[in-house]
Amino acid sequence: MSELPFIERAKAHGDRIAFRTSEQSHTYRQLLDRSGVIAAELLADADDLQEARLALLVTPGFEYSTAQWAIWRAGGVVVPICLSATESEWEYALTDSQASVVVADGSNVAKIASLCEKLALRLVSVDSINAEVSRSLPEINPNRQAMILYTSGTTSKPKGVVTTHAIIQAQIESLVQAWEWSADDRIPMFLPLHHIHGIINITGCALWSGAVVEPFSRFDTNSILGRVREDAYTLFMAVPTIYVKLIQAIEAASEADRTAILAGFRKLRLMVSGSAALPASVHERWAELTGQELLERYGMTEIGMAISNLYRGERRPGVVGAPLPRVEVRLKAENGAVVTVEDEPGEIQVRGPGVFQAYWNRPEATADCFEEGWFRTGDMAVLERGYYRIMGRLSVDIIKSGGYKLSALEIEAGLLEHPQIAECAVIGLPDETWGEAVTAACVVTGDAPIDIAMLRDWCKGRMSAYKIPQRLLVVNELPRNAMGKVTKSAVRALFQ
Ligand code: MLC
Ligand code: AMP
Repeated sequence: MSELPFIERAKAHGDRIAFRTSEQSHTYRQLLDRSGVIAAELLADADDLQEARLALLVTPGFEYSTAQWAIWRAGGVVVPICLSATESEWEYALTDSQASVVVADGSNVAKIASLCEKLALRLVSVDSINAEVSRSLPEINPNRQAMILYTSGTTSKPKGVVTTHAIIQAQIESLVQAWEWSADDRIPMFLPLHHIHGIINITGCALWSGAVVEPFSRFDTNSILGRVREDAYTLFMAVPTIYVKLIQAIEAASEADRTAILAGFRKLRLMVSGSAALPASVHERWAELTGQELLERYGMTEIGMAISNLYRGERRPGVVGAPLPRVEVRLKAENGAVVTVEDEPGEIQVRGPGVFQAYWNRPEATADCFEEGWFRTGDMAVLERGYYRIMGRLSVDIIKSGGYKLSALEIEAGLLEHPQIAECAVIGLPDETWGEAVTAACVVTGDAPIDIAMLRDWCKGRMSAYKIPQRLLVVNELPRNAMGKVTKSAVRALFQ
């Protein structure tokens, strides 16, 4: 029987370490064995889960990957959900994806139990699967659906991005080739595992290559710096906010600590930044401190990684580089023509085997985002001396904060549930640490005062922490154009 390539590769990696924490290590063989046991439990009496959607609410690390592999090996589609989301955000992802099962671990089981009961979903606790049943698993065609990732965009509610096993493999192989991943690599994993950066670029590439992943439940500066000074890693991948936070921590450290930390960073073979624009000043400060030239790359949930500075070659501050292996990129000018010269801006459009299949259950949205077979990213760029420079986004309603993509419209809909908010407009304002800070202009009713602290307090539990506005301006009316539509550029001007 032919197995999916990642399983065949894991067999070859055998007794190598796949996951290492301060408490324990797990090999590739254990990953295979354990995922087989969980797959058997998930299948119960069925032969094949036939692309049923199974939501994954599991802590990053060995447990997460065994559950992910188990769902794949049983023929299901993985829907990773955000560990720190609110109950209504979970409910949205579960109902929109039409998930039938939630796979959870540890304290996550209790956290989601009542929602599973309400939605009549099967809740599987991976911790309580002990049976060593051995049974045959279905043969999975690589063109079958494998994963749905929820991503915010120009619609109020997030959309599910569907990829197949073959698409995921193409995304991984492109990066493994470009950045020369090998079984000797060791990488920390501290990003959330419901987004492509952590799932594909870090964990996916590492497990494909037979490398070691060191998982952390969240980004904690001191733990990471402690391991860097012990030379624990060869590779490091993060969003720009994390590099800003690391610079702040290094600058605040004692002379002795700083020397040890910087020596650790200097020994890494590659450090990558992506998911949001890396300011050239951060690139330059990082190089000054550590001697490491950060490699900036550009990607998106729908396409995997598309453009990257070179591993062996120029890494130019402020630009994202050239197309990755097997990725085709073109720029489409505002007048509809394909840009053929340098220094002329256009929308980035992408084609290749790593591009997603469809938005889950949204044929119109899927058709709208393709043009002649090219995916329209909504990001503007210009080609300068062979490298692309990102110039911004076509939509003002997309905010990138801390590497998370947020929909201004979704946050506005949330704020409008506040009893005192009659109207509001949400924008992203430039912010040194977060890239953009979520900012709201609101028209309020009643005489009771409302300030940012009160608003933030009200938002807690109603939306994920990173969506909660950082700044608030109470206005008598929102600026509108002649058609009566709120003009976000005028809202932006209110804050200057
Ligand atoms: C959190 N806080 C924020 C915030 N997020 N404040 C402003 N803006 C934000 N975006 C606040 C919290 O409310 C809290 O405040 C304090 O900061 C600490 O919160 P935290 O959650 O502990 O923050 P921290 O752990 O420091 O998180 C920062 C981070 C995290 C950068 C580690 O945001 C993160 O993991 N981002 C990565 C997301 C990601 O993986 N994106 C990739 C998407 S895929 P208080 O007051 O309570 O102390 C993609 C495609 C591609 O983009 O190309 O890769
Ligand atoms: P997401 O939808 O969460 O996958 O985020 C994808 C978006 O992140 C892209 O459309 C870009 O707007 C942004 N992005 C990713 N990498 C970069 C980068 N290096 N520079 C600027 N923007 C980036």
